[in-house]
Amino acid sequence: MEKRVHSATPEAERIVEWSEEHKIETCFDRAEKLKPCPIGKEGACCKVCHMGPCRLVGKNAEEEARGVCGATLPTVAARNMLRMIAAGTSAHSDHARGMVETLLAVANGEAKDFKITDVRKLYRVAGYLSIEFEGRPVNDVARDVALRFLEDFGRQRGGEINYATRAPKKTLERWRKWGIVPRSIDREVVEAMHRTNIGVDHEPDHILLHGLKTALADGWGGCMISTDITDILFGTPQPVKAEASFGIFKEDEVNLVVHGHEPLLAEMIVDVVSEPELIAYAKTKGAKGINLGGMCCTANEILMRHSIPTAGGFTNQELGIMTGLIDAMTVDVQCIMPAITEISKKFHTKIITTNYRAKIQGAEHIEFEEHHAKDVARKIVRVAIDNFQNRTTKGSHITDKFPVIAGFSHEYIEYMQGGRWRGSFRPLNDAIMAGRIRGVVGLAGCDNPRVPATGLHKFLATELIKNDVLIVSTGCGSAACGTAGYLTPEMALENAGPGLREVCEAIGIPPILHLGACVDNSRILTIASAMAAEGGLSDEIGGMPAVGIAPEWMSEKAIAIGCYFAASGVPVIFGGESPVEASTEVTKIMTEVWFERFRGALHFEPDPEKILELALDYIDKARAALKLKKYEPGKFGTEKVLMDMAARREIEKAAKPHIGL
Ligand code: NFS
Repeated sequence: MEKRVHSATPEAERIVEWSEEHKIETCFDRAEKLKPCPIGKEGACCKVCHMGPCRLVGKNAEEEARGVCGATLPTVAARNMLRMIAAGTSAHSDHARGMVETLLAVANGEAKDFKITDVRKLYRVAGYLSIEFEGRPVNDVARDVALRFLEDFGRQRGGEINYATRAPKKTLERWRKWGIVPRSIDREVVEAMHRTNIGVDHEPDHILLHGLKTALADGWGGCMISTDITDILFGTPQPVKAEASFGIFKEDEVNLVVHGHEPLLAEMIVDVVSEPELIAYAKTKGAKGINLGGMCCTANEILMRHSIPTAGGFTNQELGIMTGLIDAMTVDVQCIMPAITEISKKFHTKIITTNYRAKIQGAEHIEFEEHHAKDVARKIVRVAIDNFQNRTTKGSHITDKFPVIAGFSHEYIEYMQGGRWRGSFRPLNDAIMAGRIRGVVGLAGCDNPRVPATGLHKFLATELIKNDVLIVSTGCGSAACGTAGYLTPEMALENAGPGLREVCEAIGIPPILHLGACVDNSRILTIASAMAAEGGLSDEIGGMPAVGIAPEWMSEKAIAIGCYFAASGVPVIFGGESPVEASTEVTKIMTEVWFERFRGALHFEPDPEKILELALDYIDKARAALKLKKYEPGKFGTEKVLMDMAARREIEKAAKPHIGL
């Protein structure tokens, strides 16, 4: 029998092998054992009331199958889709709410451990919100910004979310025409749950339009608010060099991992781990120091801003514990496998839940509280230090790690193309118009243990840059690129097509730009809007030679993201099977109908070669419709220029000064 490979990165694979030898079960084993329910997996199961669950299956199910109430298969599939969008939207947006509340507390002088780090970004945001900032005290501006954002969660009397107007005019017009400009985040989520309740909304297209409205509340609401406030509080990212993979853990230091999504506590831990008292305390326990690492999206947040190394994405959380080197792992919300407490019992690792919303059996709970943020952070670090002496030699002790360059914010990319005062997107637009860059792909989403380790992220990343497609990446997609070692300019430039390489070398950016966590997909929206405003390409987001790809998605959050990109005008391709595959009508709405109305779409395509083909086809068709120069492979730049020391120094130099974006 052919041996099953689980992970695309050899380091992860070695730990999986170690776990098999030691009979420790991981998500990879469970994914193999637990086959998906064939009815639920394609969206044909309805369990919104207790007359069911109803299975809408059989020959001609699309036309003939009915639930007890008479619901058809397209109704059921569309409702299932809307509920996924609503759940994903709530997750990002509840995270955003926490950020807004903290900004308000800072402005009111109630959260002393936090401060406004990036005043320039605060003013920029105030400008978007038409809030006066010239000559006013910073805290007053911050308070107004926070209060204005709070309205976006619960505006009760119609209206539109604040950031809808950051979209190009034409994109906004399309939304208005189809009635999908969100009023407020909570309102759309509540309405989504109401509509999908037994006996309410039954028309698939109507249900899915509300899906887009809810998703837009996520993208242009929750995600964008979260990104902006995180930048205001902790700094707008600019390129940094860090490391990725399991080799980031140190044998002779206390290893503390922050895993989850909200950056508030993680930022406090970043601050306190360098306090002399804590380092001295670690030394009394025999450790040489304190080593902080990240996991999942929290990792991306602190990697982008402080070069804290990352142990990787979603499927690395159990494997990280099996190195035997993690003394404590804090977890807050989202994408935390409850299995980690079970695995941690076999090692010495302490799992600490920190969010009031989320507890796990078997974990210690130390609740984060913004008014005493650093005290909580110190308490957690002490737990990790105290546990250092319990470390044994047990574990797989992997030592490999890779350098990564991350930290490409919208503002930094703009700055790279003209400096602080004349930053623009002109060079990028020109390069696309001239065919040096064929198009742009957002490579995002999760890593999924059900996906056999074909290295989808790696395959798509290398093929796309080879085809002169610039990549912007976020979330665990970025982590997958980083832990596989190709988030370095050297590696990526070596594989990039000549046109893309030439442009990247001229602007000083690598061909794969790590933009941050999943909420930072909002940076892609604003970059696309800026490119539309710059002129020469499409005057709206729709019609750009741009595609979104999430090859290994698994979370409902990914579905919400895919839908807000589709509504914004970006064709999106998800890997794996469609969660609503059972209904041809729903599939048609999400692809053809949405494309006609919004110039975006949501496809599901399990075959990676076909994903690539479809993406390039969308890009080429968009180029043709915009009457851009036909892309000709290999036309530009004949010589293969690898990153030399001088160029590398340039990038490092660029990464150093804080440009106060
Ligand atoms: Ni995104 Fe981040 Fe990763 Fe997927 Fe989960 S960590 S918010 S949902 S698994 S990319």
